[in-house]
Amino acid sequence: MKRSDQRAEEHIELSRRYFLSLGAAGTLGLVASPLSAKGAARDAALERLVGELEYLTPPLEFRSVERGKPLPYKLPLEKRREVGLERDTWKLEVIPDAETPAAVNNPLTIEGGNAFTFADLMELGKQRAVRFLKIMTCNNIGRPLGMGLWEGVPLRDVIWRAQPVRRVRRVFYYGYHNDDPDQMFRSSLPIGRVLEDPPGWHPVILAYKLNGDFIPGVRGGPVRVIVPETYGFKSIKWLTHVVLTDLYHANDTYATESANDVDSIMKTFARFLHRPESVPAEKPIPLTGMAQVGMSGLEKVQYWLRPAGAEHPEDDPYFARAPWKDAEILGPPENWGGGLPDGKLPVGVRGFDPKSRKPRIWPMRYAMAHWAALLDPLPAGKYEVRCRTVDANGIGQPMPRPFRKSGRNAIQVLPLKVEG
Ligand SMILES: Nc1nc2c(c(=O)[nH]1)N[C@H]1C(S)=C(S)[C@@H](COP(=O)(O)O)O[C@H]1N2
Ligand SMILES: [Mo]
Repeated sequence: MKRSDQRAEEHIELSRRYFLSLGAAGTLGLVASPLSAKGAARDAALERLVGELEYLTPPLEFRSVERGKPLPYKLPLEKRREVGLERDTWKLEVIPDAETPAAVNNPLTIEGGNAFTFADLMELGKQRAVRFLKIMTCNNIGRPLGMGLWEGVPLRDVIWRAQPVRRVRRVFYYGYHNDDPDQMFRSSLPIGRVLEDPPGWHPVILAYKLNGDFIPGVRGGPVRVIVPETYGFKSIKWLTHVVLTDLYHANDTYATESANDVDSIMKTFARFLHRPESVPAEKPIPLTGMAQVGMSGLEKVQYWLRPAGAEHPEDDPYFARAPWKDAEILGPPENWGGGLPDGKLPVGVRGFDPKSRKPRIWPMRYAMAHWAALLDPLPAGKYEVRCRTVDANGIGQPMPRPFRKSGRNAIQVLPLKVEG
């Protein structure tokens, strides 16, 4: 058995055991599961909240992290066409970094008349298109910006057209920035990451579709890079240039400007989506949330409630010894939302079985899963409620990587008032 397959099976095994241990009816794929307090009947309020969860984010409802004065997609149409920010005028240059000895035989340039066009991209897409789920998260913001189904072609396919021959150690890339160096937002990757995918990873792509439609300007269209396993700053919008370089280190805008950990792979963490601020006494309390699935996978989502301001031992900053309880990780949805026609995923999404159209592994890395829990009724008073993940290595959030510049993953805490 291939190692990646083996790992996949282990993960499915874990999930199955986990669902069985919950005593829930069925295993994977249950959305409307009996979420109930201590064997009581289904809780209608929680069922309703679970029914309202939408897996994919509509493209215009992502939160944006963007720079540019003016923002490139807000330029007048005439200007957008002129600078290649419309599909029929978009052009990508793939060039060597002249400041290094990177050797590239066939640079793709506008001047040379062989820049890579949107028509070229569509033609390549007929053979090489890939589709995958990827959550967009800014490593400086505590909750994800949006969850997408992205489609594009592997960046390496276009890089090979430029015929790199030697002394290429990294690739850096940037988008339209009003021809003002101060407005440039640049990212970089080791060339090896672009040319080859570790087991189970998706390729780095030149993306042209989001949730089945062409990527709108506000989301980085006509073409943006999507790096599946990293935080948002690697996924450059309004892409115009790919530079092959012999530099041995990252030269991302965020390396110096924001002190980001530019090598960070996404982390696993949980966030609340629904949590009532005040609830009646002696009634079960419905909670829903989402969990981003980072490089170490996701085994559990947990919650913990305590009276507001209660003491906790100082030597346990991440509440590892608190009496956390398991929430239920919800299976893949029937309706994926996000503006997909009928909420159906297209065929050929990586990681999905082509016949059943069900994911082979759930939850999927670098995507997310919803979760839900029903808290036992409480006496009147002020409380605080927390949620956290436990990754597939058994490590509770925010460990093993608690530093915020490699991605914010502090344990979320919210106040909860139970009315008398
Ligand atoms: N050209 C360009 N690409 C960019 C940025 C930018 O400012 N300019 N911001 C980056 C950052 S920091 C993040 S978190 C993501 C956000 O993507 P979104 O706006 O589609 O949610 O885009 C990235 N790509
Ligand atoms: Mo970001």
